[in-house]
Amino acid sequence: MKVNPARFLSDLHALRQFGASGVGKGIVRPAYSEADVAARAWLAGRFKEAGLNVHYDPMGSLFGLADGPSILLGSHSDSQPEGGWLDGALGVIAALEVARAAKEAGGPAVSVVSFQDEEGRFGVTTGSTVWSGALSLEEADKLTDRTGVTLAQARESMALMAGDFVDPAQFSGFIEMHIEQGPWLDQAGDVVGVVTDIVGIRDMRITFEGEQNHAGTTPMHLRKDAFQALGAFNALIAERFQNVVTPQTVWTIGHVKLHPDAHSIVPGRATFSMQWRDGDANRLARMEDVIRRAAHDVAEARELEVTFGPMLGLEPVAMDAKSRGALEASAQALTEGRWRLMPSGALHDATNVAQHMPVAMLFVPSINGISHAFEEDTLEVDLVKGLEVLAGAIERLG
Ligand code: HGY
Ligand code: MN
Ligand code: MN
Repeated sequence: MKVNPARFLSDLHALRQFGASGVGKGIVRPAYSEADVAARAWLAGRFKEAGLNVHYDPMGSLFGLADGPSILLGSHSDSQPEGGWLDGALGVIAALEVARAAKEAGGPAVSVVSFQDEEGRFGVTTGSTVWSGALSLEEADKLTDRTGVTLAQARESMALMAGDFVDPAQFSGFIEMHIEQGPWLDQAGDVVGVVTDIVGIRDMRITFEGEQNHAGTTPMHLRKDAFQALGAFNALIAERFQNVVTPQTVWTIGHVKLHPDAHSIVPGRATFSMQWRDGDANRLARMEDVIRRAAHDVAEARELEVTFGPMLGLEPVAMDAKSRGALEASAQALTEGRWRLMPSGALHDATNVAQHMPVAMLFVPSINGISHAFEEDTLEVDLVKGLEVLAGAIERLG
């Protein structure tokens, strides 16, 4: 099987034009946005040209299906509100190139997927979570984005294209190529990472409800300031996590909405995202205890109300030994030893797909470890090396 690096890079750059931010190579292509739907339509055309059968499922995940049983490759083409050009896109275009190369070589049969809302506008890897059966479409439809739009409303933009869910039984396995999105390969000078495990995640919204009042006349000791409660909560969990977390554990408050969001009003309400990740499901549960107790303690001490939104999450998942072995052998043959085994601290659709079939992942380096930012990038020579390692693994798996 001979991949075509020029054709691969040209398609990768073409996909970048959809939602180009104008800052470096960055993109703004959140799930169901105009740019996302247009990018999927363009991808569908490329899949068709490659001889694949185009199919959208009810979530808007886009498949290019080979006839009969096949191996599934891919990732996602939606982005964060400010995203890089490679996060997800790389895995989809690499999959397309391997499918074309395999067809030209007379086999094996390769199908391609771009899952919808991997970046979690509505949840956590929403498209593949619904496909895996872990969340029903009916439940998912009630999820809202940061601005209150429901998934049901957003899905309407793709309703005309949607068919049924694809039967996973036709796939022998799934391999997802991705950028590392962290610093380790770049720092070590390695060109490929073969993933051992993907961490688990928990994610929910928390709201402190206090008392909205005048910022000039309300004495400090009489305030029920929702933002001050959030500040106290943030400090308290950091202190209480000390006996629970490891250096690999991470937690993030990435979104905060204050009401009514004005300079001269003591905020009466603070709604914020609380997300935490670790490779150990027990630790994730202990962190949840700390978070809920700390929020209650802060609310009680300051006379506010606290409420918790639905808890979303994915369990830690180990990669399949056989598929991982094929990636390792291919990396060993093609990188002169410049590869390593590593866990994934980012979430991926592969976690959900593992419910249905064996999965494996490979990484290429992220320059300076930057991702979920317009500055995200990878050397083209590394992108092509990763593509070749992926193709080599598919040949080995037959
Ligand atoms: O957040 C993640 O790890 C993924 O990029 N959605
Ligand atoms: Mn991604
Ligand atoms: Mn991402």
